[in-house]
Amino acid sequence: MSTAGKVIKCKAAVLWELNKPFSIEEVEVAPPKAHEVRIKIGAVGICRSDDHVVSGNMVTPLPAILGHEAAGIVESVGEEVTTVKPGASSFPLCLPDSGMCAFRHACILPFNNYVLRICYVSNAQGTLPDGTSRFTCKGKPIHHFIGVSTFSQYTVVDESAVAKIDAASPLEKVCLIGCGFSTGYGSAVKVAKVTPGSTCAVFGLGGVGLSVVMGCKAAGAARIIAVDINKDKFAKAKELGATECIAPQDYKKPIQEVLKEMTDGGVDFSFEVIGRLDTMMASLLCCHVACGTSVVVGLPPDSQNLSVNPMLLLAGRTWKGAVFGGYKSKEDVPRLVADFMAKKFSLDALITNVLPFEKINEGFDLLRSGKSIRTVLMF
Ligand code: PAD
Ligand code: ZN
Repeated sequence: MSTAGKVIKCKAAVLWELNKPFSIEEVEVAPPKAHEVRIKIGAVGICRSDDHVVSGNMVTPLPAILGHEAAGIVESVGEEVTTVKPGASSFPLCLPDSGMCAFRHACILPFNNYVLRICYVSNAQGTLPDGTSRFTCKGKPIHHFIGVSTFSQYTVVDESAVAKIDAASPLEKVCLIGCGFSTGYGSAVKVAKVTPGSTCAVFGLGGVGLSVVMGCKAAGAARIIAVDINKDKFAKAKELGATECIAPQDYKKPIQEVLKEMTDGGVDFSFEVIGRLDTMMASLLCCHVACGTSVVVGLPPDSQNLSVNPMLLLAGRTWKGAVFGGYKSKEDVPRLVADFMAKKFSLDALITNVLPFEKINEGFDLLRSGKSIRTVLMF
């Protein structure tokens, strides 16, 4: 029996309060309005950005349904949707790609992927772009999270936030392309534009940082120095292309000084993939003063600032950042999935745990204790 046009009752993980476990609840998911798509989620990864919300480091209105690294099947579409049909394998995109923008057209510039209209306005209020929510639980409206909310068996997204992918794609693997893999890999190949023979430093070896390592390797870097306080991450970093692994606590000197000594003055490309201000500064300082490029990938704690001496940049250093690896989601995500299907890269090393959706809190505990890279939850 078709569910199109009807409210669907299904399970979802609701975050009611900061620093509390997720509650598995029955929620009602309203049908998609015009320009919206309802997706049945098959698999969803746990990313540190979701945990930044739980801890309060990233601010979004609560109660909310978090989750953003997912793949699924389109269940139904609202009026005027033209780019996907029911039954299509698809990605909910945490960085939409509207091709048109009320503000300054950033998303249609070839070098920028940030959709100002949606990212600034509706994400801040925890709704879809029309300013309302499609979720209710126990009679209360529940907020959306960055327009995707994939810790729910069904979710509704704006058409600009859905990409159609190859129907044969294994959802339990390609879901990582929905955030962690693309963010890390793109930060190396698209944002930094790592060059063959170069020297790179990667701070933080979670799912995103290891994907940066993969990107540096694919771009032909000669040296990839992986930095993490958790030495258990080193074996996997080496498997994926790191040439050296170092732990800051093993040195008396600041880690940027260690890296500068190891590389005759500084690395060509550095990446902060943790989300801390001190390591963002260390990452900036370890790249070459005249020709180094440092990329901020980690999400900084809400409302905190860095104070930077402009002299650090005057000699020629480049300091930049990007969301979602600089990819334009609607066109680049299907291409990345096609590359995965053509075996141009593997995601197996990044997926350390697969759990039923109901064990979401166990998955977050594995991330917080440093025991997992990516946990994928299956519906
Ligand atoms: P993760 O928690 O799996 O990995 C972080 C790694 O950093 C872990 O291995 C830690 O041991 C390590 N670490 C922690 N503190 C330190 C320290 N002081 N020095 C060295 N290493 C340390 O996270 P993740 O890989 O899922 O995400 C990494 C960051 O990227 C996080 O801040 C997340 O919010 C952000 C992110 N940004 C985007 C984007 O579009 N820019 C997308 C996805 C994730
Ligand atoms: Zn993420």
